[in-house]
Amino acid sequence: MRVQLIKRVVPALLSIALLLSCSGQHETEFFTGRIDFPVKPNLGVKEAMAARLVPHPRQLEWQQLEMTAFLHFTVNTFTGLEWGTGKESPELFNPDSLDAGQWVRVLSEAGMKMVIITAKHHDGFCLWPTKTTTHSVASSPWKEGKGDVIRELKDACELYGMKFGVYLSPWDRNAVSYGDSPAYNRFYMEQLTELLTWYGKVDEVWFDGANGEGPDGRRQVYDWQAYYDLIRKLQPDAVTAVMGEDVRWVGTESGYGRETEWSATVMAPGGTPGSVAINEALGVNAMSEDLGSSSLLSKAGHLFWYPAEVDVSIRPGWFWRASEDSLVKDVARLADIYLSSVGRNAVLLLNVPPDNRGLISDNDISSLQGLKAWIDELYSIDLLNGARPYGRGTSSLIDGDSSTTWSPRHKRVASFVPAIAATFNIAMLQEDISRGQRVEKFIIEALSDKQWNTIAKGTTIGYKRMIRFPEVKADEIRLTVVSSRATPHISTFALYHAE
Ligand code: FUL
Repeated sequence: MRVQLIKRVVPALLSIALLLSCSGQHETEFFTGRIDFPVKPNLGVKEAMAARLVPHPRQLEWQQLEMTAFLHFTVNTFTGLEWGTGKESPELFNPDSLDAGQWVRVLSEAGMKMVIITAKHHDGFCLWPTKTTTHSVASSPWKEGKGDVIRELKDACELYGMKFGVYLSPWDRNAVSYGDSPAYNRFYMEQLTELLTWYGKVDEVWFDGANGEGPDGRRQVYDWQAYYDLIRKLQPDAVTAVMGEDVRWVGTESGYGRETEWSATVMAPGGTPGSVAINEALGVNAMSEDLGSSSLLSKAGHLFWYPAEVDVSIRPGWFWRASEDSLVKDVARLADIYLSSVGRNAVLLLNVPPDNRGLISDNDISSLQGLKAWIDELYSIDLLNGARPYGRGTSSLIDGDSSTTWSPRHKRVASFVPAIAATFNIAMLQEDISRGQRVEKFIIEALSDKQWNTIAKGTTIGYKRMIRFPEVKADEIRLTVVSSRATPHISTFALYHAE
C-alpha cells in the first residue's frame, strides 16, 4: 500500500517540480528549433516547454517574408508537359526574349520577397551550364549554348534586392545513374555544390520527395542527411524546404492552409530514416489535419519548429502553356488565397511560370498587379490604429519589457476602442513568435448598439492570423485569449476593411 502510494506520489511531485521550472518564471529560457521531451513528463510540462519552442533565426527571417514566388521553367514550357520524360532534346529550349529582369521586376512589384526557380525539374534538364551532364542549357540553341538562366536570375535578384532560391528535383528522369543510389547521390550533390557555390548567396533550397523508378525498375535511395550537411556547409543561412528541415509543405497545392496551424509541430522534419520513424510511430504526415494539438503532444517524444509553406500556381498547371492563358487566377481568387495562406500562419509560395518567349505573360501580370493593389488597400487603414488594451488590471495586460507586444498575464481579456469609427470585416492577430507559439483559442467580440456580439472565433494565431466576418461597426472591441499554452505575447491586433 505504502509502496504504491510512493509510486504515485513521487512522479506527481516530480511533474509539479518540472512544470514549475518550465512555466512562466523561466521566460528567458527557450528551445530553438527542437525539443526532446524528458522521459514521460505529463502534458502540463510538455505544454509549458512547447510554449517556449522558438524558430531558428533563419526560419524567423523566412516567415517574415510572407510572400514568395516560384518560377517553373524548363523544356516543359516548350512541350506542354507537366512532368517531362527526360528524353526531351535540349534543342527544344529556345526562348527568344528571355528577360529575368522582367520576372523579378514584376514579382517584386507584386510584393514577392523571394523567387525560387526550378534549376532542374523531374525531366533532368539543367537551366545552368552544369559540368555534371550535357542535358542542360549548354546544349540548347538559346544564346548558342552560352546562356545561364540561373546566373541571369541571380543578377536580376541582386538588382531588385530580391531573395533567391533554387528547386533541384531529386527525381531525375534523365540521369543515367538514377537508381544506382551512391552514384546518383554523388551526382546530385555535385549539382547542389555548383548551385550553392557559383552564384553567391542562396536563401532557400527546395526539394520534394518525388522518387520515381530508375532504369530497369531500380529504386533510388536519397541520402537526405548528406544533402542537408552539404547545404549547411555551403549556405548556412539558406532554409531547406518541403523535404528539407526548416520549412514544411502545408499538405495541399490549392493555396489554402489549415485554420489551426501549429509551427510547433510533432511532425519530424525532412526525409531521414530517423524522421520517417518518428512520423510513422505518431501516424502523421504533411497532409494530416492535426500536427500540433495537445492530444498529439501528449503522445510525442519530440517537438519541432517546422512552419508551413503554401505552394500554389497562378495557373492550373505548374508550367506555362498557351491553352491556360485564359485560366490565370483572378484578383478575388488570389486575395482569398492570400488570406488563407499568409493569414493562416504560413508563407505563400505563388508559382508564376514564364512563357515560351521567356517572359511572364500579360494575364499573369495583371492578376499580380491586382493582388498588390488589393493588399495595399487592405492594410491602408487599421481601425484600431495601434490602440493599446485598456480596462481593469490593464497594467497586468501589458508586458513590461516590450513596447510592441502586450501579454495578458492573468485575465486574458483585452478591450480596445476603435480609433476610427468605420465598418470592418477582417481582424489580424500576430504572436511574437520569437517567444514561441502559444495561443490555442481566441474570440473577438464587438459592442454595437449596447450589445456584445461574438464576431470571430479562432484557434491558433502564430506569426499571422487573419479572420473574415460580415461587416461590423463597433463602439468597443474585446479580444479574449480563451486558451494558451503560456502567457501569450500578442504583437498585433488590427481591424481592416476589405472589398
Ligand atoms: C511537385 C512536382 O511534382 C510538381 O511538378 C511541382 O514542381 C510541385 C511544386 O512539386 O512535387
